[in-house]
Amino acid sequence: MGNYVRVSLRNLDPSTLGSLRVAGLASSVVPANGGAGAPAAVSLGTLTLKGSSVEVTGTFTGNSLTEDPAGIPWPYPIWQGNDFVATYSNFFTTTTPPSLTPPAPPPPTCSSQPPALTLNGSSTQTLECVKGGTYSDPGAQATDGCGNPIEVHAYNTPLLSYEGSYTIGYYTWNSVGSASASRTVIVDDTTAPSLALLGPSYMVHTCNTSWEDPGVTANDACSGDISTWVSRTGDVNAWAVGVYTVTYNVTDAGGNSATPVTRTVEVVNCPW
Ligand SMILES: [Ca+2]
Repeated sequence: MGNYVRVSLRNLDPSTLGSLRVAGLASSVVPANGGAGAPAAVSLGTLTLKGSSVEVTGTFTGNSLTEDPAGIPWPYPIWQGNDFVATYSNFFTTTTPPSLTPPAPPPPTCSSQPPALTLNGSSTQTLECVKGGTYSDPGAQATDGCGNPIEVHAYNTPLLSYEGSYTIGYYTWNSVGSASASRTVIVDDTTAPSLALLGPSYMVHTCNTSWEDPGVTANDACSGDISTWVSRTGDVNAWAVGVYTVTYNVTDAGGNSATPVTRTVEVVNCPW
């Protein structure tokens, strides 16, 4: 810029500049069919002298904003919203229309963006069935648009006492959107039960009286006491001298079999 312009700027009241250029901007309500629009109003907000341009901001009441006389040919841009920024590459040349743009959108705020959700740990877990066991949920983390933690709601708790496939749902939400994730927890019984003899493993039984089996107890980590599930092979003939062996077996709900246990019964002293 030359000396003349510098001197002029110093002597110009910016509000005067604004009044000058607001008259050069026209707003109208333009119908969709492009017919004659109804006049609307323009008012300026700020006027900023920049290094190579002048920026004027303001508002308008119609749906279209043009340079007046029109420097923008039909179809006029239909504006969404009623704020504008007019950038004049040469503010002092009245025949050069400004570049008209909507103002930059405000920076997103924490709550203006949908949340994000991340599972802790694996999305699939396989756990051993344990009677009375309590599931410990690794959980999930949710953050808002700025990375701040927000609440996670979890639904469904696996039951470690029962075999099965459980799905835990994790959800979070804010005013903009929601996020979810799920975890599959498989509770499996892979551990064999155990058997314990009641009474001695070697019994001497007097012939000609009924032999009562003292039985066994069976215990399983998943199902607990499963003594009633025990089966026995072999038998004792209490009316015939001999050495008999009975074997006890049990299989848990997961199909795991205990190590069998045996008992030897010697029948003696038959009167015949
Ligand atoms: Ca088991």
